[in-house]
Amino acid sequence: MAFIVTTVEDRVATITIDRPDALNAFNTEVLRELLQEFMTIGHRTDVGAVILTGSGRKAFAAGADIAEMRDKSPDEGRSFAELGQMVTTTIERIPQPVIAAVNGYALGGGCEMALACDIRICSENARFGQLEINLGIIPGWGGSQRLVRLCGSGFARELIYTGRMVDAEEALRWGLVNAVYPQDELMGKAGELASSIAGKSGVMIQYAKACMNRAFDQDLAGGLRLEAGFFGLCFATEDQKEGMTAFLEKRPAEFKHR
Ligand code: DAK
Repeated sequence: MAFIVTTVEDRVATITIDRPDALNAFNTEVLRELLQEFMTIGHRTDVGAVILTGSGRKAFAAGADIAEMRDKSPDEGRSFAELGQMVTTTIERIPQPVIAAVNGYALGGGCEMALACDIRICSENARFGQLEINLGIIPGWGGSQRLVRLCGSGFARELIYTGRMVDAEEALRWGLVNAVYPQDELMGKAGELASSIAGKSGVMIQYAKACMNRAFDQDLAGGLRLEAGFFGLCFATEDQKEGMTAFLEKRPAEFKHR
């Protein structure tokens, strides 16, 4: 891979977008590689959590590659949009939780990529924004949908209509990120969070993610039915037996992820 670096250690995969000269902007190749990598990781049973970050100290990702986008035909524009949507949808659908460790700018498509992740944490120098309006376009990789769901309609509308950037503290206030850390601590904190998730039963994490992914797609009664169905499935697993037996035997559970 030319633009993606992946490491796997102790059930935690770290995927780094590695195009620092262009502030990790997404060109077609970056998107193709991200898609391939997330699809591969999604099938790995030895990975329990994923961290997505950007290389360098300035950017998570400054959005879609404006230089590549400018001269696209409508057909090429649609293919590019579909490719980006496939990446965000894949991040959302893989069984493992994905933590965005936002280490600088997360703008336009970069912000949308972070929004598709399960959890976002960031460094103090992080900046978020849906700047598309300044370029004569609107968000195209789910910004108008996921930002509204995550942070509420008023904040999302302000960001999308004005194209202004918000800093880490404001992002924290609106629930766009769960926590803010000094830049040098960010990856360590992301690793701690990922490890704490990867140590749980991978099957249960997958079931919980599947339920929460659907929380906005249906009414409460439908969501509760879905939850009850997955809850029932837990009792077909070794991990449920082990978790409850370990509690009763007053010892830590040793999950086998099955
Ligand atoms: N694309 C391409 N190159 C970029 C880039 C980007 N988004 N952002 C930065 N770069 C490049 C710069 O051109 C520069 O390259 P060189 O000149 O050195 O060759 C290098 O990265 C460093 O950037 P700067 O020199 O500008 O660095 P500064 O620190 O001065 O400024 C900045 C940092 C992040 C404030 C600034 O670079 C900036 O404003 N960048 C653009 C941010 C932006 O507007 N992002 C949103 C992109 S639009 C769609 C779906 C999705 C999308 C569109 C359509 N469909 C469904 C149709 C998504 C759209 C977007 O993401």
